[in-house]
Amino acid sequence: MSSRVQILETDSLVAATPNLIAGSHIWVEDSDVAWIDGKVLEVNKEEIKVLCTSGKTVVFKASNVYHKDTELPPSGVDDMTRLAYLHEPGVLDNLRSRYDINEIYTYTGNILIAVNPFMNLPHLYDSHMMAQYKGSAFGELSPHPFAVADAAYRLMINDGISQSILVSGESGAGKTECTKLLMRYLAYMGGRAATVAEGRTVEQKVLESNPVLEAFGNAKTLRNNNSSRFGKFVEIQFDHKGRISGAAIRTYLLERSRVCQVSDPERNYHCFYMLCAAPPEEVKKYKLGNPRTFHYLNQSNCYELQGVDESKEYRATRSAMDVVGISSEEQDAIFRVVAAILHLGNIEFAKGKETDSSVPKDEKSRFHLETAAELFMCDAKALEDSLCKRVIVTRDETITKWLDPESAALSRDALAKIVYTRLFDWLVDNINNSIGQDPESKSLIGVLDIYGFESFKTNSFEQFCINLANEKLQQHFNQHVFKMEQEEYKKEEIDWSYIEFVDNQDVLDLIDKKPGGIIALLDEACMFPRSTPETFAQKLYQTFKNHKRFSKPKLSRSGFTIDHYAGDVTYQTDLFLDKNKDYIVAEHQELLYASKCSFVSSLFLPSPNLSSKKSKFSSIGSQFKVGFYCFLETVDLSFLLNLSSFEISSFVLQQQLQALLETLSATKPHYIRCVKPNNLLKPAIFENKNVLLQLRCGGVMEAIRISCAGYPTRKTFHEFVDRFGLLSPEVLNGSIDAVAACKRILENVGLEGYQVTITR
Ligand code: AD9
Ligand code: MG
Repeated sequence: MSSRVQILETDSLVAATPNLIAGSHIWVEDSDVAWIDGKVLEVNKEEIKVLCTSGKTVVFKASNVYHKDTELPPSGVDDMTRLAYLHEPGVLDNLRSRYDINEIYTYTGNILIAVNPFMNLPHLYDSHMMAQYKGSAFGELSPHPFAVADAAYRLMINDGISQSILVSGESGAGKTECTKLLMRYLAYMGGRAATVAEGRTVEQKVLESNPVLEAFGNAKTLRNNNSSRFGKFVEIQFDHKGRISGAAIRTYLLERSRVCQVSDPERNYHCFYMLCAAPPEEVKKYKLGNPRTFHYLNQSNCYELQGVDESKEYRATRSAMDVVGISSEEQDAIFRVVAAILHLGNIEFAKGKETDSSVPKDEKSRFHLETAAELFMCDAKALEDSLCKRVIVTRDETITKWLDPESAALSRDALAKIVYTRLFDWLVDNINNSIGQDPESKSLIGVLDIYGFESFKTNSFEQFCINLANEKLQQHFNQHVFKMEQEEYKKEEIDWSYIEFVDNQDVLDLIDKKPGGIIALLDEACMFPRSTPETFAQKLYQTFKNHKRFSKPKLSRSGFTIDHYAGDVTYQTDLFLDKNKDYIVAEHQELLYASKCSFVSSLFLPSPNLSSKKSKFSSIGSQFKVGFYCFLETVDLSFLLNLSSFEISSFVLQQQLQALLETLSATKPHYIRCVKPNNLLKPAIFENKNVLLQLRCGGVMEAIRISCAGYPTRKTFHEFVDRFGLLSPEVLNGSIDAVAACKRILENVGLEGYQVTITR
């Protein structure tokens, strides 16, 4: 990430260096560890000579030097707002001191910061702990996700307001683990609801949905051995007694390219490896074997995960599927489809007799083709045709066109991706249907586990979508933490020079304004067959040449840079158009709809309106599709007529994000910011610079700045008199009103830096 991260100049935090004298303990900037402590040797007007703990003596400007809190207990403080000096080095030092003794949670006011320990700390999460947090006031016990869940639960019960808990952070920071803890605590608080059919309680189903979704939606990546390749919002509904009465899961943008493309040392989705390790009779039934023999798995050299027994995982997934109400016939069909995808991937193509045609390359490819057809329960010849030919229907005629071997392989991969995506969506829908919705429920708690901001060496369409989601959530965070705060001050008529924070509305406009934003231009480019990444990029350069959040990287003809709230990111447009277009080829659709397996056939129901849409969230995509078809009526579509469906990913994402933000804005939000202390995924390593960047990207530094520049303690007049009346006992006899009493107390003790407002 880049220089733009400097939105928070450290000197705009608290200017904390008055009274510097020789011997003062201070923090100074350091290129290796971000901040290093030292002792002042000499003060020379604006120049300070410092002996750093590294042994170096360096001269700094006084404005770049910060007081170090020498009174800080070795174990730090559990709320940043209790630090004597609330500045960046102080915050970092506190987190680090706590991390060193496995105190991984710290508050910043109401925000919980969680630093991934990369080791098991079971005592932190046992039932004894849950019992402790139940009913204790927020802030009374050590910071903990249970405390956040408890606060949300109690606010929901007492005020009848729906709540949401937003967990964010970069890949591997611990979001999913944290989300599971929150769900466990909520199940504990709202458990014992009436059992539903099959003797499973709603909360059991909610909890067991996690392993099922992880088996099919998680994979090992460079950053995390169990990385969620989709975003997730779980809405837990409660009845009037505060018991869980229903739940709905909404997922976002499963990474579909992974199904047929894996780079070393990552892995494909866990379910593939589990199935290869299933009991022998199943492996035989699905004609599987060593994962090394499958093209979709052997593009990478990584097959095993340390500490993971795949056959055990397979059994665990099966039993979680039982719990969430997936019948054993359905489970068989699901794994049959998973196996079919592996066989599909092993079909290679060679040139056929006709020019530019293709056929399965050899006996081995034929075997896999036939096996895939057998498992999909469809006709092998029809499968071959759907991979090697296209039927183009124009207004006047129907033409059959051969695909060359390269295009046939692409067609095969497209089939694998669409089947897997449909399978995943089916799982989500099915879990939702099985858990059931409570139409009577008035209050809910939503838990959001969504990918954090991403900035890599090369960034493509996926990063673009992820970062759009993060910009939106950041705005939501801004609105709540900052705008609400400001409004509160305004309402209380407090003389307060407003702190400026970086509003990101301009970035959002750049990306998703309709019409005219980058997504609108991308969707437009996707409609025209002659568009190329270069023409799309040129269009962007032209349109946004004066936009201050947009720039064209030097020496690039297809890249563009967005100045995000968390830093500059340069995107490569090469695959934007292809990835944004999500074709379902008519031949694939017809083939699998005709499957003799009702499960497979149900995944490919022809009309978007006909698929099972009983659950709360599943209809977003299809609503979009219907709307999109209407929109398509207005343009010349002859080139699209051979596609039975054409979705545009970014368009779907926009709809989903809008729905998510609407849901969130009707709730009271709670924030958990997860931090990954190192990129080695190892315990006990805390990399300052890395952590600092994450705190800035998550808006934590900004939130700290606002709370220290404002008035963090706000007591009503009565609360104040109750608490501090003893300091001026004469105000307690009831002769003066509460406002006058407060003023008297404050004057008597000679306090400074307070304000008396309308209600506080
Ligand atoms: V990703 O964006 O889905 O790639 P997450 O979800 O942020 O990522 P995850 O929760 O999967 O990260 O955590 C990564 C790993 O860190 C886990 O597999 C654990 O090995 C480890 N972890 C995370 N949180 C804890 C914890 N509270 N205690 C112990 C943890 N280990
Ligand atoms: Mg995750």
